[in-house]
Amino acid sequence: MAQSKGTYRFSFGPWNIDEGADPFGPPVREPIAFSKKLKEYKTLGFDGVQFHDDDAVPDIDSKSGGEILAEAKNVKEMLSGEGLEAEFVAPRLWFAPETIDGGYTSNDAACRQYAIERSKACIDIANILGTDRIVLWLAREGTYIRESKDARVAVERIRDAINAMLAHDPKVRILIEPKPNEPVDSGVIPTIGHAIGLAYMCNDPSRVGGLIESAHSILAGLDPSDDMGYALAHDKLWSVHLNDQGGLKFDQDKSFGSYNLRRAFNQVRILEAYAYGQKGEYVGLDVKAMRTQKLEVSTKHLANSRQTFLYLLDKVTSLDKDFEERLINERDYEELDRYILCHLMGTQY
Ligand code: XUL
Ligand code: MN
Repeated sequence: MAQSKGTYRFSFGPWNIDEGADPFGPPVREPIAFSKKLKEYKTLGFDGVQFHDDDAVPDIDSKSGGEILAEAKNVKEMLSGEGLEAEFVAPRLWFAPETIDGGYTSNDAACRQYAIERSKACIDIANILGTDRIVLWLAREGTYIRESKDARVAVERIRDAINAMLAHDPKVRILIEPKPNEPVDSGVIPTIGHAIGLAYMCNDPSRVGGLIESAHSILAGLDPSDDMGYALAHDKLWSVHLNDQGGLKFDQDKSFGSYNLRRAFNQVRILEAYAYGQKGEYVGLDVKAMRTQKLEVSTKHLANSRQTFLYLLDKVTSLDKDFEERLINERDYEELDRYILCHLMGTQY
């Protein structure tokens, strides 16, 4: 049954409003305070906030357990004040000196322990913010040269770390966000297939699922909507990071649909077909403002991406399903292709 536009809830993270620095140049926009960013959410049409642990508690490594929890409580109050919800918290395991060689898969036992302790603190923060969802983007769990790590041991170490998180909190759910490369040359968990395989290796597979980011699937040479279908078939599509990407280059986090509208259409189509969102899942948008945007127009990418999703939802729900089915039954895929293109272009079919 078609969902109405109003049934989808959207989220993004504070890092999606940024100062425009890239590896080749410094910031070009003034920073916007976290409290000011929170005020933007509703105006832009968003209800959910995605966090890294240190988005909620800055300088987390220099703070005591008590300080971390007190600061998380303040953030929860700020959220409530704005009528917002925390969607997930993700441990940022790629900044600290302990994570230079990865977190859970570091070759240094003390560094691996750091990663696990920090992940537990992240779960405690999530509890205070009122979400049971922890996202693991396994940034540096991989290699720059293959011989530096044992590919089997690396998987087992990530499994052990997830098991430690599952044991830390009986209600927590882990959402693995796969990515094939960047910052590492080769990630240990490059695709959603790998992530779901890993979920089944854990002590409670029912609490381990996935978050699919469009750009990450494309970087793996895969189609994001097919990846979503795979996760849906396992009941493990628990969040998405919609954006766009122009082929095999750096992770661009372009506005949703900006590069390939048909590919975006197919993502909305499969989410709509399987009632994504009806179990509380958010439509997350991991999009980045272009460096060329001036400060006063540096949040347009968020509102635009959400709007594109809703326009494409119109395209999905207004497809002539009987006609589509007839063409499929007749195996006239050439005509189906034509019909979809005309529908997307809004031209007379
Ligand atoms: C990295 C990425 C991150 C995660 C959150 O490519 O997508 O923003 O989504 O840690
Ligand atoms: Mn992401």
